[in-house]
Amino acid sequence: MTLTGARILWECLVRQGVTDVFGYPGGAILPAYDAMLDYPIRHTLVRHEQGATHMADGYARASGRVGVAIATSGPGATNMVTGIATAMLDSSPIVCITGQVGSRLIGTDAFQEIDITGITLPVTKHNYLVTRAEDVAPAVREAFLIAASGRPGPVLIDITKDAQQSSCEFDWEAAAPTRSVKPKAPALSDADLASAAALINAAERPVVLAGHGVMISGAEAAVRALAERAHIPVAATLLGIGGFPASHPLNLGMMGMHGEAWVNLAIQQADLLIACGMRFDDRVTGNLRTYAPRAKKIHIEIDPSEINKNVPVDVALVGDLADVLARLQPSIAGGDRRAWLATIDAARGDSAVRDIQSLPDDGHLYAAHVINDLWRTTRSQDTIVVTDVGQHQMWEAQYYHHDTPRSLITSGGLGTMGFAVPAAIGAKRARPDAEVWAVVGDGGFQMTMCELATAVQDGIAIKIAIVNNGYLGMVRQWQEFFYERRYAATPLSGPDFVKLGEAFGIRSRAVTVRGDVVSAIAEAQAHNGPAVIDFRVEQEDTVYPMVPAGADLHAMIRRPSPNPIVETAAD
Ligand SMILES: Cc1cc2nc3c(=O)[nH]c(=O)nc-3n(C[C@H](O)[C@H](O)[C@H](O)COP(=O)(O)OP(=O)(O)OC[C@H]3O[C@@H](n4cnc5c(N)ncnc54)[C@H](O)[C@@H]3O)c2cc1C
Ligand SMILES: Cc1ncc(C[n+]2csc(CCOP(=O)(O)OP(=O)(O)O)c2C)c(N)n1
Ligand SMILES: [Mg+2]
Repeated sequence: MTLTGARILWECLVRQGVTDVFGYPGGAILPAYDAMLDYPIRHTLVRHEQGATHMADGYARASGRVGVAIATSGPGATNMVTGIATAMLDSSPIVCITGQVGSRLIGTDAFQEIDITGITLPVTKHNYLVTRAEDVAPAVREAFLIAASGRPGPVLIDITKDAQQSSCEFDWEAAAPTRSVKPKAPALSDADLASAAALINAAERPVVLAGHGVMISGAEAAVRALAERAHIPVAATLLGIGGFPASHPLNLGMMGMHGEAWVNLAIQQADLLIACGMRFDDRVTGNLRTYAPRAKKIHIEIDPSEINKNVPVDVALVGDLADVLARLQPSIAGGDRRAWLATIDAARGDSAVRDIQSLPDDGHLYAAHVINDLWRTTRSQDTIVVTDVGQHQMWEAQYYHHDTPRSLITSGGLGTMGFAVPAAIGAKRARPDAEVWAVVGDGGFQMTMCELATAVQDGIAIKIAIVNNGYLGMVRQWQEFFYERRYAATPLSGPDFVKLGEAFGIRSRAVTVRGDVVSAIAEAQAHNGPAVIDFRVEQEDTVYPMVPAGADLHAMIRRPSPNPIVETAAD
């Protein structure tokens, strides 16, 4: 059948299973928007194209499906760059479609012409400039394959206006991808599997490092089977949280810069690390020269370029985590590692006395309490928490105990402030039956709060907990520790968030004392629509523990004990 390039685009998206796109129109993408009306696709009109990319990303992370964002050329396309980079750094599968000026105008500095394939080359897994209607279908089909396969990531398709307007024969079958998109990796050898099994079976102090790849692979059950069979404790990266149940007796918690002290100490004492779908980020390892000095290392990873990138490993098993673990499993012996687990438990006990949760209510509202109460109030149902970036993000990782995969969505690698509200909207679109909470700082909220209008216009009932400390808190914390408390440009004012929410037509309230936290959350839950809670928390509170950037993983700054709160309280 003969169709315009614009119609071919939607024909392909529908056949790819796409039901939702997030976008913002403009001249160069207008033919595609016009054609969209004839297809069974729900379009969410965003307020800024960065929001569209974070929504697509949140949609992808909540569901495992590819998220789709669409924008016009020039400023529409450049507004997408931060969201594309965010998805790239966290291996999230999104496809971004941009309009481009007519093919004959390319290179003339035409109105709203920008070389978006050039700009996004380093932050996409792949990108396309499509100048003919004939090339639309092959590009879309290959883009979805590339975005979702192997190590997932963002793909951009830039389509000129004339390619959208002109017509050609549409043949779905003929547009099937022809080239392989797999990285060239050595085949997994039986010898490597045997070496890995021998290391695991001989280890006395092993730790599994569970990363984002656990969820991308769908290897949650396989990791659990390995841990339970061999009695190995499991630590998570920030993006690995939820891949192994927090309530499991073998769960340790988060590793790294703001990881739990006992987790980092266990890694430093371990004789074997089994890294599963994680990339040894510098926030995870601290000083590489002193990282896990006694441990042999096994790295199970789909992207060969991650092997030996930061941490030299003894055995590399390149492949999909679930597949590799399935092949490894028969060679794993049952283990009794009670002595090792007891050592870790002793360190955990030492941390508990410093834990802010153990302290009596002194009348102050601490972010950690808010997060922990949010967990207690929402734990029994299907809940997704989407965080922004900063102190609140770390407290969420520490005090919200995730038992299920894809229940925490957060920007880890790029650390993009402004992520939470739009990504929460995308997550809610993907999983409408889940309760979706955005946990966001007062700084990050002010970066993308325009998307409140999106939630209202489209009736997307996200719940927003603003952790309002009047500071760019995480940066203030660095100034507190490393810049002699010289708070350059970190005290932050904002609007009255309750009035702001109400101006958008959103049910909003403020909370200033701990006693009101649970009732405010319950009220937001009961409300059939979006809700905002402005938690006015302690202003100069600090995330502990903290491994200073580049320091040894065991050299953590710990919460002062035994009188921790006085140290951080504003008065
Ligand atoms: C303020 C702030 C503080 C932070 N502090 C910490 C901290 O204390 N601790 C911490 O852990 N992080 C922290 N982070 C996050 C950190 O920067 C990294 O984003 C995070 O550690 C990366 O986790 P990851 O390696 O599991 O996930 P990713 O970066 O997403 O990497 C996933 C890995 O899995 C691989 N993979 C994908 N699919 C598969 C598959 N099917 N099979 C096998 N492998 C696969 C990928 O190739 C990739 O190597 C912080 C971030 C911010 C913004
Ligand atoms: C877009 C962007 N700009 C700057 C930063 C640097 N940064 C990291 S955390 C942070 C402070 C965040 O403040 P807020 O949103 O209020 O959260 P809090 O740390 O107070 O919980 C800043 C400025 C960033 N991560 N992203
Ligand atoms: Mg703040």
